[in-house]
Amino acid sequence: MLPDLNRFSNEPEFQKALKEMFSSLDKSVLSNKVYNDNDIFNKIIEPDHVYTFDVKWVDDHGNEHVNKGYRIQFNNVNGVYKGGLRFHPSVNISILKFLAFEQIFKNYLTTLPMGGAKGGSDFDPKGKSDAEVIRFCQAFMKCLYPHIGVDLDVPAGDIGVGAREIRAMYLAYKEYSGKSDCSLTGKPIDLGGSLCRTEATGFGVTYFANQALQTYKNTSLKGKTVVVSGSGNVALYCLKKVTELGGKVVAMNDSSNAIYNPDGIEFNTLREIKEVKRGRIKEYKDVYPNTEVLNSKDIWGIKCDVAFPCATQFELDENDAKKLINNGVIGVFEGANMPCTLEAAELFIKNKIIYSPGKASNAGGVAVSGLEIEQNKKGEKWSFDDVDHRLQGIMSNIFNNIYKTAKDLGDEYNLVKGANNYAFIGIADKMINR
Ligand code: NDP
Ligand code: 2IT
Repeated sequence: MLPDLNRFSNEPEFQKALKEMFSSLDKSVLSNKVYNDNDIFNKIIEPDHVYTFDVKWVDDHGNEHVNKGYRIQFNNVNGVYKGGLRFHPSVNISILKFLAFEQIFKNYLTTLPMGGAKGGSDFDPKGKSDAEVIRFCQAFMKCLYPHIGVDLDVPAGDIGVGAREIRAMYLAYKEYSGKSDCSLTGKPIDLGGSLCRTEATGFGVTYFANQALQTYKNTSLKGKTVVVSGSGNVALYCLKKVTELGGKVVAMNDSSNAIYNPDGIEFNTLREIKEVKRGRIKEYKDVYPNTEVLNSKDIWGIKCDVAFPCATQFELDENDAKKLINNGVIGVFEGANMPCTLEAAELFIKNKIIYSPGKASNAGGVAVSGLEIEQNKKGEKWSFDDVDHRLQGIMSNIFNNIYKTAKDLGDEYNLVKGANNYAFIGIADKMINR
């Protein structure tokens, strides 16, 4: 029997993720006797462990603060629990359950042995000094370290968690646990990180888009006008790869503003502002005065051929989708996790816009995390080109698998169906075998 999703009305983000999954499953899956006899539909939506803890940390003035910390280990039937840590004031159980649930299927799509997990805190790194962030990370890891490790659970970064935070957390893990195993990925290179992990999610979604454009429309990103939302890790490296492949990114945003520049946005300048100086996107205009500064949400009104939503969940709604479609968009590829609302996604599919769900097109990040674990276990260090080459292979394989599934189900433009049916069957079969 299918679960009653109404009981998740107090967890709206998780409820939406469940709705997306169950409404896209084929009749043959929903009526599968073995799945029903084994109550798979109800078992698959229950996380194995939900850890919550109070993280006490001290600011630069000596005042103590408390934030909530979480780790949700959802399902390890496909391998060790794996998924990022998010530090953002909006973080709560519903958002983390949604992200951890998505991660189960995303990780299966990579073909690497990783289960689904997610964690984080409502701590806001914005406006904090480096020393405050580092003290918070140490306090967070003091609570988390007993629950993680290379054979159990391997967190990584996500919104608000980048190289600075992973360095601090990994050093704290070593100190508290006395171990130096691969308990975190996305590590700085000097601490055992993989080359190309920083670039992986943004590069991966771009490779995926290029292949999809080729398959559906016999075209590529070359010469296309592109919009990328966000300006964090995923968005920046999407900008870099789109530009390398001959596309022109004319607009990007952060949570305060969007910028539009018809000449194309220059990667090194934006990276310096956002990644190095942790500044605001509107500062781009100081370097390129012909840049227009708009409201953050105005980004979807800008005419483009291809859009990459790479900021956060539900940032692109039905009205935004209409604007993109009216402006002639041909492809929308999710770099973030569920950035399009269910209504927006439906509209794209109905209008035969190539639309890829994040769990497929943003899997490059966790895939290279998987490669980082492999390198650490074998004591190897692979070159940038080697990792990048493997990443391209993994993204191509994901596209081929979900495209074929969508086609077999008679719905070629529905990559949501393709991804969800392919990955659900994979995970459900493993649960049965267990
Ligand atoms: P970052 O923290 O590096 O960047 C997040 C970006 O999104 C920033 O530009 C931020 O703006 C913007 N943003 C965040 N919240 C909001 C909001 N509520 N409204 C508008 N803009 C917002 O995170 P990542 O780039 O790592 O993550 C982006 C997305 O990609 C997330 O959905 C994440 O789950 C997903 N993802 C990340 C992977 C990774 O490897 N990092 C892998 C797969 C998916 P501002 O600077 O103003 O805060
Ligand atoms: O959403 C994601 O896939 C990530 N934040 C990356 C997770 C990981 O373990 O690398």
